[in-house]
Amino acid sequence: MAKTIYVLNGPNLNSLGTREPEKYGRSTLKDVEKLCRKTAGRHGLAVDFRQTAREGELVEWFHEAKAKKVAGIVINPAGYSHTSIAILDAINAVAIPTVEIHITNIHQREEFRHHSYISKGAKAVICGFGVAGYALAIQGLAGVIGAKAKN
Ligand code: CA2
Repeated sequence: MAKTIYVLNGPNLNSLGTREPEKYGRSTLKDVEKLCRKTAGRHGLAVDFRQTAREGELVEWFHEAKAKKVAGIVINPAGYSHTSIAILDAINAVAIPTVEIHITNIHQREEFRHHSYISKGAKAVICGFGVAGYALAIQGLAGVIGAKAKN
């Protein structure tokens, strides 16, 4: 059976493509989901793609991932990146390879976005490539979890 990865999205990412296109681009979250499925499919991986505004729900999804033997996680924690010790603790608790992705280059933005609590627990961090970063994160994760590319 195909390995599954979770692609988790935090607060306000449901607005992708509808506001602030100069910052976040014109792709919607539905477009990002399609991109993730296409990229994961090339590596024989199945995707469970989710978005929530709730920190606790993100934490619960990590524990659910552990219970369901999910192979890897890509997360854009959005605003929680800069505040959430609870999500960092969840990453460390479940020990599932996790890649953090940001659409924008958070280091070019306001000072308060330069630090991410999540990065300490992440296997890798991608930022600044726009939504293409999701595909890069999945490719990288596929290598880490030993998924074979299909040509
Ligand atoms: O660059 C990223 O992906 C961020 O995670 C996006 C977060 C921000 O708080 C992080 O610092 C960096 C914001 C997500 C809000 O998404 C919107 C998308 C379109 C319009 C409005 C908000």
